[in-house]
Amino acid sequence: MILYDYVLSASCYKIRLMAALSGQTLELKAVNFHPARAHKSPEMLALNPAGTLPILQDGDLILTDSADMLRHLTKEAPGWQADGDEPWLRFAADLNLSLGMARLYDVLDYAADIAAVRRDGVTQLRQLEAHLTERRFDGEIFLTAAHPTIADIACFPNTALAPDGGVSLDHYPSIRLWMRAVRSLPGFIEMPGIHRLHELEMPA
Ligand SMILES: N[C@@H](CCC(=O)N[C@@H](CS)C(=O)NCC(=O)O)C(=O)O
Repeated sequence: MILYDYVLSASCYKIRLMAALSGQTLELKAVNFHPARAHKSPEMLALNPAGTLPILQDGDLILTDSADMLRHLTKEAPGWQADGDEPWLRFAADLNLSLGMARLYDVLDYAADIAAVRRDGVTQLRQLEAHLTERRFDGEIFLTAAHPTIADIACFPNTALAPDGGVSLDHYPSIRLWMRAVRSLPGFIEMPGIHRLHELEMPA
């Protein structure tokens, strides 16, 4: 499988992270998203007319939506799926439009109604915090199951990178605990802005 990838893209990182955590190998093709805007080149538009990254190519199949890619990767890793994932995949797409856009505004100088996207991001963080707090009352840490699923992978990057878009995570203790759990998973990989935690790993 080939992933057309940009190292600073939260959406590309979702796919790299899922592959790493589920032990699948991707051939990464780096696209100069910034400053060259190579994702808008004729070659890339032939693959994805929407001009976005990531793009996942598996033989003749070309996927251009990160939720579809995560679902596709569960074919070889069925344990990474659970009932209840779908609403969170949609929620993750909304996070990309709010927190993701706030980050692109701050980091890559994208045009955005910054007050509106930050406000939407805060509303969604409150919803995520409420859900994760309910889960903690039930003794669970992950979004939809007793183990991490593609719902967690989809929502994690833009949440963890929220401070890059000027949105603080200080007010969300359940989200911070959940992020620690994700960042401590065996096989977790970093991206610039999200580092790996080791201290939750139990000694052998
Ligand atoms: N629906 C897409 C959206 C991905 C997305 O927002 N990609 C951004 C980079 S993180 C992008 O390619 N933007 C293109 C542009 O704004 O020029 C997905 O989730 O896969």
